Amino acid sequence: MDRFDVSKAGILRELLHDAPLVRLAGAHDALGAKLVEATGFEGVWASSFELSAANCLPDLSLLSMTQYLQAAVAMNDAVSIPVVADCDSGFGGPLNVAHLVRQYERRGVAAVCIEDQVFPKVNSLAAVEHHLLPAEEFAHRIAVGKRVQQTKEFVVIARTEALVAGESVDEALHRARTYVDAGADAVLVHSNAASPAPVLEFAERWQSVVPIVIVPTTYPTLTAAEIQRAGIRMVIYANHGLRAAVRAMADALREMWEAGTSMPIEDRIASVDEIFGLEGMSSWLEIQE
Ligand code: SPV
Ligand code: MG
Repeated sequence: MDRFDVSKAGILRELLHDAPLVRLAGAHDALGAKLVEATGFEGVWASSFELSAANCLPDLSLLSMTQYLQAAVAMNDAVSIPVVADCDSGFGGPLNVAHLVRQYERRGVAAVCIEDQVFPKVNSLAAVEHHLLPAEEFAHRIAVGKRVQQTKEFVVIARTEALVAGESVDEALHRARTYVDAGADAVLVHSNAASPAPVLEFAERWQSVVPIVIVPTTYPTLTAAEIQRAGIRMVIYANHGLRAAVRAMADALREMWEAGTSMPIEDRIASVDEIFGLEGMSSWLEIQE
């Protein structure tokens, strides 16, 4: 295995335990990951919401593991910061989890995140009923994943959807503790509530050194400073890059269509040189000189 890539998992592990707060932003391709890195984020979230949307599909376990893996590898190859791969509910049963852990780890992805929804999962932000696996069944998957990883650095994040499924903070805590007992390296407690109250209560009652991760999409008023003060170690801004891009693309295309020229948008779209810079055009041309 490539030393450089092994160290990315090591970097993530170190950040999770030593940094005041680890901030990740979502992406679905290499260019998006590059922008996340260039902004200063400590890691990239390879988001199922974003990848599905980029394929113009809803986030309903429709894409295959191979598609997720390929996207995560492209992102990972483009950046020097760790990539945390959103692996939905693990693409099947315990053996699928074993398979995904082996595949992602081998390719240098720093971490995978697996959630306790049943397969096929439904995106957590969709206003429908969400169904959970029994905690013990999901814990077994985490244990299996941890058993097959090859390096001690690789990170497995267990994500509980208890709050998303309408369960109590007690149940979320019970599930998170069960997953930690099974070997999870961090716990993502997801919530689609408009208030940060449930995840803050969770954090307050979490008596463990195992890091907590949150995704504050539906409670965006919570600031990084407040998250840090609550003892939460990682925050994922999961889909804002894609949402910003969609709005900007739609607006630019419409204005150009209406004006019959690109002039009205020229001063606010990226220049071709900016794209060349992100791609590393000049360093590629130097190779053949
Ligand atoms: C994602 O970005 O795919 C996530 C977060 O898993 S959420 O969309 O809130 O489920
Ligand atoms: Mg997802």
